[in-house]
Amino acid sequence: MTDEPEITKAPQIATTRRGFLGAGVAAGGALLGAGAARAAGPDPLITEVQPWAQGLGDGVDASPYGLPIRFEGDVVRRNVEWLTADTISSINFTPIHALDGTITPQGCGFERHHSGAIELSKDDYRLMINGLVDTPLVFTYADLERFPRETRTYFLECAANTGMEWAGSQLNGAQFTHGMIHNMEYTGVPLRLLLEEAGVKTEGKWVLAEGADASSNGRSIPLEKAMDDCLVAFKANGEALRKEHGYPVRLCVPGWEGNMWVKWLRRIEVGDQPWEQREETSKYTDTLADGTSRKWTWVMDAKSVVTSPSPQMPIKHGPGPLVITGLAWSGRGSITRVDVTVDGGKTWMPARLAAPGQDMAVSRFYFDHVWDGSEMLVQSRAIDSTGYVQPTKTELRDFRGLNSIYHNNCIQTWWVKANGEAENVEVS
Ligand SMILES: Nc1nc2c(c(=O)[nH]1)N[C@H]1C(S)=C(S)[C@@H](COP(=O)(O)O)O[C@H]1N2
Ligand SMILES: [Mo]
Repeated sequence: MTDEPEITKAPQIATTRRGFLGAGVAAGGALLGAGAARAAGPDPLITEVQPWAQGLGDGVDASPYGLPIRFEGDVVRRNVEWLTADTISSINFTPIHALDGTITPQGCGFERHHSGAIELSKDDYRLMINGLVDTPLVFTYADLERFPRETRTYFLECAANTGMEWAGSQLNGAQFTHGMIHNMEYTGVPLRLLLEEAGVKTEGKWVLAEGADASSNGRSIPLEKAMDDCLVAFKANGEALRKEHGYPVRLCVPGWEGNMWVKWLRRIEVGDQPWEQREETSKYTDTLADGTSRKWTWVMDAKSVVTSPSPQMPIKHGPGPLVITGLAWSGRGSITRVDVTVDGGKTWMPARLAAPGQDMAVSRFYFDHVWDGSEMLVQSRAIDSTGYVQPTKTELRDFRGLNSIYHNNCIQTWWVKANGEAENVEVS
């Protein structure tokens, strides 16, 4: 594999009292968050009987399958119209700015299709394994359900995520700059078990994963990865995959670029060399500073972004307690630390991870800040279990130049103004 910039030493950070005790206690000993409540006083919302208490609510049959309440109607995937010629071979973005925790609901997880989201039933579903195997096999959906299965949480990030930001800051919102990612709990059969059932011949070194849609989205995957942790998944977040995410079966390739996670998976061919298909040659290669192209940047390097405050999530409450939060992930392991700065990288302070990092899954971080009401340059910086530190934009450009699109994992800056509004800016 080719090298990414060598930034492997975890930087030392300012260990101010507030920084270290960020989990709860501020410098003065007061609880962070104190001052966020209002003094008790007359309030018609409390003293008057409200409409919702004067009648009855919906019965249990009103929505056999629930949707978000109408007040949350803004928390939806969004498309950037000028990015693609139509909505069929296109992409939309996860509303990461408005979510919390780590699991992305399927209903708002970004979609990327090359020939549209197809409708394929379980009954019509077939998965073939052929090529350099002892016995070519075909599995129905019901067959897959009889293999031992696993449940694991993984992120899927499109290699193009943040790609529009290479040359300068462009899109005003974490949803658009970083929303080509989702993080779901998948249930499925390890690909290894299916390959073992067919019996891989000793010459077999690669697999081709192919989808049932018109684009087929064929990708070559080294046999080593296929036998390691790839999952032939049929459930996400406990329920059937949504059509747009590959119903009834998709491939999970943990930590690797989203393009390899073939949806509507129909065929796995075992071969002795890569197939060099469109998606792995003309697409998803990286143009480097010297003009040459690097192919096969499979692993998604450590990355993070502050989701709030951000352009779509301005601060509306004025100075005082402020929760700064965001997401961090690494395709090479787990997130071990996230640092946050409010002064454009002059002083970094450790954020609090909501839970210990999990391999190749998204971590949520919180930084409990007391905002003095002046403008901030807010950034986050992820560090993973290999010791890799998320690079600045300048560090990444030194190595990759200005002509890349894919695999942009640089540190993101939000300029938060005194009025609480935020803008996408570049701090070089
Ligand atoms: N069969 C098929 N698989 C596919 C694609 C596709 O168009 N067809 N798009 C790929 C790309 S580029 C990405 S980023 C992910 C997106 O998965 P999602 O739509 O579930 O977010 O699916 C990948 N798998
Ligand atoms: Mo993608």
